[in-house]
Amino acid sequence: MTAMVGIIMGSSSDWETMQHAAETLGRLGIPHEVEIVSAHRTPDKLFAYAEAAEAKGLEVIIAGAGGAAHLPGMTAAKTLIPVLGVPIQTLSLNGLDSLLSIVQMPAGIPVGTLAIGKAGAVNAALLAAAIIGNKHEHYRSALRQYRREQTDTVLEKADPRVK
Ligand code: RP5
Repeated sequence: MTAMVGIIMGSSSDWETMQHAAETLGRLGIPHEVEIVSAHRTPDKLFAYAEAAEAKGLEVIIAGAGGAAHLPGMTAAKTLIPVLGVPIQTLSLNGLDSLLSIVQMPAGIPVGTLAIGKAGAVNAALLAAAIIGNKHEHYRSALRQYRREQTDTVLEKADPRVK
């Protein structure tokens, strides 16, 4: 099935975090693709990927990057489809570098920035589902079911001492 969400990341080292976006999309049944695209190591590939995204059917791009994390912003600059940025938790500055690099886009080119690390990766997938759900009721239902199950799990495990 044609991918509706493209997950890209600057390095294979980002996969540990970004796999959670892929897993969450998988749980919702949303077709997606995964690819390493680096803004500074493979800039031409980044331009080609972003320029081709809309025509090949992608509706959202989730971009994860760490450090001087310009991948989400540069991707957003080359496409009109929504770009969601996931700041990778770095060793040197704990991901604050990634967060500020992604979130502080100058006016004109927006990137929807999520939390640092795993929470951001999961939430990027859920936000992508919400965006896609505006047009495709099937995926809105999948998101509704996800929320229901999440609520039930919390209600069923109300005593934190019980595993
Ligand atoms: C960024 O540099 C990547 O997104 C990654 O988070 C960071 C470090 O990359 P590696 O040196 O691990 O390849 O471009």
